[in-house]
Amino acid sequence: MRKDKDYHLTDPTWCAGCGNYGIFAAFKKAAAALDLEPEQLVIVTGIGCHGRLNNYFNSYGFHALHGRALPVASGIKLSNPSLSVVGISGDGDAYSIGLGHFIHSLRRNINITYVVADNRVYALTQGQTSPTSEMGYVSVSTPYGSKELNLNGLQLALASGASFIARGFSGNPTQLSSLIEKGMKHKGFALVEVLSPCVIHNKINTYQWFRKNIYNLDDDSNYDPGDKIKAWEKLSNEKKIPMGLIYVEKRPSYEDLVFGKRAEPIVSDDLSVDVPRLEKIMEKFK
Ligand SMILES: Cc1ncc(C[n+]2csc(CCOP(=O)(O)OP(=O)(O)O)c2C)c(N)n1
Repeated sequence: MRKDKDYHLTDPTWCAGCGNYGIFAAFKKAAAALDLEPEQLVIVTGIGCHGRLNNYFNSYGFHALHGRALPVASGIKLSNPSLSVVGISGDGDAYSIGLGHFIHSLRRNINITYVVADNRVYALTQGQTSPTSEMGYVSVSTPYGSKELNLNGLQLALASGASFIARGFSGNPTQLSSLIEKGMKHKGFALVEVLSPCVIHNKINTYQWFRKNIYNLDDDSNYDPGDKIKAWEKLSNEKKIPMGLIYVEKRPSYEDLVFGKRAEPIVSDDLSVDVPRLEKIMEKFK
């Protein structure tokens, strides 16, 4: 059995107290629990502080463009479905510039896990207001307070056809690792949002603030994560933030539908260009 430290490539250089440390710890623990071979795991990150994670993790990694973690992760997974693919984005990366990819990935249901580190600011670029910053939030980009409603990423995910929705907290890496593990075991697109404080730029949504405002659905034995209406109801209440496994639905993944029983990954196909054939096609359009 592998251990957490087997996935620790190098010490992170995030700011002291950054929520990303909790995500890193939880993810290593989940990888160890699943006994993943580092060579079989690919972590695709967006641009932002969260995007450093693949540099610290002992696995394959791809630091994509801002908002483009999901297209790259989808391409990797579809060309070689035997790989475990995990995407990591910030709230800006996922819910702002990458929002189109977010919605379509959910309804497409490719078998990847997507961790969204929600610190409610654009941290790397020095703390601008993000889509999850609350109305009234004051930052360098909204000095008079944000006049926009904040976006509820998990409600949007549910409406977009999500088959797995969970929410964890950087301050609780034990629960978070079990959610990431469940997400990675899920057959289909698994969204794990993580409330993850930025201790430098966001002085409102601190560890203490989150602790005060969250409650754990995993502690409620009457809660059924298969009930979509209940999940919607829980996610509607933004004053009391639900944590844990929020929604799961069993349905075929995109790969199941497209590849069926095909055993060989696309990556092993001969993809060299057949020039005479290509020229013949081109002739038709001259
Ligand atoms: C196309 C493009 N637009 C803007 C930027 C500048 N930029 C870099 S990171 C970032 C926001 C990061 O916020 P988030 O995704 O929430 O990640 P965090 O740093 O909070 O982890 C922005 C706007 C960029 N790199 N590329």
